Amino acid sequence: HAPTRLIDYRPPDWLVPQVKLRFELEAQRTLVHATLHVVRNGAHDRPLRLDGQALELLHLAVDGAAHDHRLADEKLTIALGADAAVVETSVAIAPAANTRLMGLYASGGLLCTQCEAEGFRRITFFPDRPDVLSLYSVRLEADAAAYPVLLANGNPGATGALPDGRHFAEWDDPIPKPCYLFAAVAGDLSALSDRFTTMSGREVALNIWTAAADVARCGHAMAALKASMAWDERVYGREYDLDVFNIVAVADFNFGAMENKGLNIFNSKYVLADAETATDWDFDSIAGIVAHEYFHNWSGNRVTCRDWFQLSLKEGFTVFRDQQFSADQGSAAVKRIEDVRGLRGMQFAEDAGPLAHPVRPDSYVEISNFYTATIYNKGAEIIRMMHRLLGEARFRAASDSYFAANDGRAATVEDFLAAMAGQGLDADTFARWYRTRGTPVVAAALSHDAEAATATLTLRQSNPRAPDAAPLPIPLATALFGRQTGARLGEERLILLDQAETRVTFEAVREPPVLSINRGFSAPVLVQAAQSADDLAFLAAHDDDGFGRYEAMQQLLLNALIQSAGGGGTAGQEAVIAAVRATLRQADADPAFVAETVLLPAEALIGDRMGEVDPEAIHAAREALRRTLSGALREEWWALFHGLADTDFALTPLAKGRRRLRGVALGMLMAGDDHEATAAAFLMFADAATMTDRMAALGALANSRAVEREEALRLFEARHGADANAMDKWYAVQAASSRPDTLAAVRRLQQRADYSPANPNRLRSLVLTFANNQLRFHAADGGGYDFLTETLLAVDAINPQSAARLAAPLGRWKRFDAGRAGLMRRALERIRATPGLSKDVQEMVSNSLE
Ligand code: DPP
Ligand code: ZN
Repeated sequence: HAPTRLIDYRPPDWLVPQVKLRFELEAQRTLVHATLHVVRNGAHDRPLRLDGQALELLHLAVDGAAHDHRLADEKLTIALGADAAVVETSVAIAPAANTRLMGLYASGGLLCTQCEAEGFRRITFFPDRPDVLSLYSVRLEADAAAYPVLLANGNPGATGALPDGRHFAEWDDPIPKPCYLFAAVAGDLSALSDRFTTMSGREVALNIWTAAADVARCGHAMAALKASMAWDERVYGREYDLDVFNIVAVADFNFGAMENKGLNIFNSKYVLADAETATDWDFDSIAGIVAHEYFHNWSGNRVTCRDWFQLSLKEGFTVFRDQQFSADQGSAAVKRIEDVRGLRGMQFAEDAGPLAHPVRPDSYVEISNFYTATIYNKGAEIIRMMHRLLGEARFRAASDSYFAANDGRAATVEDFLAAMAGQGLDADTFARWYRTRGTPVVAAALSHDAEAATATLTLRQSNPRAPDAAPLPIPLATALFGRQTGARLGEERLILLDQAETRVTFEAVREPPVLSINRGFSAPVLVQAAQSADDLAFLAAHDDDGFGRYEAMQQLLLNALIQSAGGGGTAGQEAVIAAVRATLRQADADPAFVAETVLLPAEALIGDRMGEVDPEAIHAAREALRRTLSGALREEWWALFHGLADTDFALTPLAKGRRRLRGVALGMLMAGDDHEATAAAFLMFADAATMTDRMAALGALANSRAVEREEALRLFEARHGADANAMDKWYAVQAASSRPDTLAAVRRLQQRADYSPANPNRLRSLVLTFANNQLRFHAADGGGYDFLTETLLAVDAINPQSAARLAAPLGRWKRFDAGRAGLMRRALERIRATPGLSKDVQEMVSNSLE
């Protein structure tokens, strides 16, 4: 499969200013009648070439008459003499057989679409590229009993009855859009409805559509939608532009959600929530994703992308916007900690491995493989750095001018940078962030001259994945603290490291200083500062940046874990115990922060920071530290466990924080299969007033050998067996277990009647969760690798996009010992040698083997 390359970009030969679509919907066989008004773009004599995949062409006419055409290699080629023409096609497609979940497909009793990135070509023949923007008018026709609700983009038009029990609905979208934002839904749906009045007084009807039984579970998503609409007006001056905003929840969905114009389609996991079935994490994710998709209405839809290399233009910016929104809804410091933990866990690992790519890649084989943590989360960090450098007011002015200059256009990263440059950003050097892969490493060394009362900070940047790349502009928020007084010495400074090396002097440093750097995680880099355990404990106690306190505590824990996993023993752990004890004293004031801060780093993260990943040693070291902290602070953990127990259900940041810290306390108490703790966990599970508590207890029990474990799993299934989203948690908790029989359990779970690899949520819950279980997936005998290989190959025949996601864990092979690395390579080679592989998987596997 030939790669698509950024440097080969050419504007479209033909534009399609207007599209009319008529759907005769049926699950088995749907007919799509398309009328395209095409216009030659520039002076050339190239034919019209339309993309089409898995389409049965029934009829074609140009300007009302039969016309020559050629259909080969998923392209329909039509030579046109005039500069404008009306091209009509009729095709048949098979939604019920569409297991890729791209194009028009069936999910439960629904028919729905997913077009981003290249799914529209599975609906009709079209130039399927984001720089072709059209006005759409759509007519849906379907059986009235099976599909009483018919939705598409834009504003609703005529509806009516048709012969044979069928009916129709027309939709008109007044805003030009690329075809990846097209959407249609048909089904027996009910809505939770509400209204929103925009800042200029426009009345917008809001609907969240789902099965009738689930309408009561849409309230949280609706509240989030209204909050997002108001927030985007207030913070970015962005107003909604249609009469209706519809959201539909579907059970089978490749993404989390999709921002189709005026008709967002959501994975039901990110819509439906109530106290019975959703954890606090679910509630927060729902709000964040509702906001994300809504914000795309401007950053993505009104201003779209010229080509898929610009994907981060909409995704990075929109993630940054949803992160800001969520930070405003609760605790900004805790939100930042969560975002950074996600970035380090996913994006840093990606950037260090064979799948590393720049935020604007140079080439791809299958664009679906590039919906990555790098495009989304590192992309968001780049925007955050611009925001920090420009400050709130100038960033807002730059964003206003970006939207004004590019409204209705398919834009590029350069367009965004130009708007930022208008407010003073050095766009040329900032552009390097978009083309340089790899996580930069910043070495920081601080020296103190007591006599001169100065301190000198030497900063040096390097990038092991791109050693020849030009230096990046790295904004580092930095402060010094006095070791004796514990006070901050002077103001925080924002140092812009834009050379390979910089030296910065601090004046009036009259006592030995301790360095606090990359405060608030001002840049997505790895800082190497060689700080002693004393320095870290000091910062964990004294830093006036919440993120800085968190960071210091985590580094202290990480150092202890790496030392012990590397065979260096447990010397110095008293300092860790003392620092954790001190942090726990702040539990009343900010329990969520304390929970994040004392949570032991994940096994995969410890592995990422070690020369070679030894899964058993890492697990043993982490368990040993957990037992140490459990024993040394037993009373504290019990006091938290009892003191934080709530019986009511509130979604305030404080209530959520209390639940989170209680879960962490329980995890500590459960270290070493203690009977008293096991009994307490079971009681917590049985009495839980919230899903958060129930899952915290079940998660702790899932690792244990106690009889209560099986009983809790059984009770959970009895209670939630009919709820797919809740049962996904039940699958995941078993796949994440550290028990030695986990692989066998996962294989058994795969045989259950309610397991289906065709459902992306279920597949992720069981298989991807297991593949990220470092201890058990990387069993030395290779059993985990065999399991993943078999599953991936089976899924590739159903849904290549899902299958490709399963390849990444094998791509870490270089990080392991020769035995494991050899087995992982063999698994990748076995996949690569399989005939009929999708290009999605082929690309992931060949990149992984490089
Ligand atoms: N639906 C995905 C997202 O919003 C892709 N656009 O990020
Ligand atoms: Zn997005």
